[in-house]
Amino acid sequence: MYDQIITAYNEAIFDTDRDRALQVVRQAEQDGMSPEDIVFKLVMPAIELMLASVSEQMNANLAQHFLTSQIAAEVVEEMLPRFRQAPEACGTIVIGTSPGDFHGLGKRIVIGCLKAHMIETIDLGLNVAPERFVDEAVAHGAGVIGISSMMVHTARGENGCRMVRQILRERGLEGKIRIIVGGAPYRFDARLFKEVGADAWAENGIAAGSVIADLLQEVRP
Ligand code: B12
Repeated sequence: MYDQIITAYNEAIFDTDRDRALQVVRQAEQDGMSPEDIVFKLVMPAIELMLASVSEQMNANLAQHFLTSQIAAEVVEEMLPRFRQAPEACGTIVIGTSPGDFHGLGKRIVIGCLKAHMIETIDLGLNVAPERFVDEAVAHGAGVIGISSMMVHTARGENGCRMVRQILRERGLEGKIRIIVGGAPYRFDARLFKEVGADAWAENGIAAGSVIADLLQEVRP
């Protein structure tokens, strides 16, 4: 029933045409598509479609990958207040890049995807000190800390995830807050997340959504 709308939206995304994609969303709403269907039948499937093609041609599709998640975040935020029944938020995550790491694109894509998964996401920005990850998680009542590292030395470094783990242990917070990591170094070595003291890792934003939802479930009071 929504075939034409879905095709028009996906085409706009593939052309990285943000305005046209948002125009399709507005028209869809005017034509009677519910905010719930816009989120779950239009915007979310487009992210999955994009990730499937990204794994085949990584660099060529980075712009689409980025745009898809950003539009998803934008549309979800706009549609949520109009849902007939407010969806239950799964919980909160704070996320930032590790100290010394200024690669922010992967993190931004993850944030877009998490918002689309109804996970409350606090962006701590770039080059985040380990104490700040923990302080902000406590301040926001977050059940998960997300650490993005695009370089091997910032993933493995003493001041990154390893130190966040140590602080959680020292403050007796390990039962309340989980750590998830992500970024290129973890893709090349699937055991690295354990080595640096994280509870989990995820390869991309879509995978991150379900892994984080599970972690939040584990620490739910
Ligand atoms: C763009 C880029 C830059 C840009 C960053 C712009 C920005 N605003 O982010 C600029 C030009 C600033 C830059 C600088 C540098 N860079 Co650079 N950069 C890259 C490049 C080309 C792409 C990285 C990127 O953005 N990828 C795109 C995103 C989408 O990546 P992604 O991994 O697919 O993200 C997904 C997953 O990883 C996951 N994910 C990501 N984060 C998280 C977090 C969580 C919690 C979870 C669950 C999942 C998750 O989800 C994401 C979305 O699906 C890479 C090379 C490459 N092809 O990877 C080099 C690269 C990362 N850079 C590198 C280097 C060395 C540098 C510099 C030191 C260069 C220099 N001599 O100055 C500086 C360092 C700056 C610093 N201190 O951080 C090296 C790192 C080498 C290494 N092995 O450690 C690389 C690999 C290039 C290379 N081959 O040498 N860089």
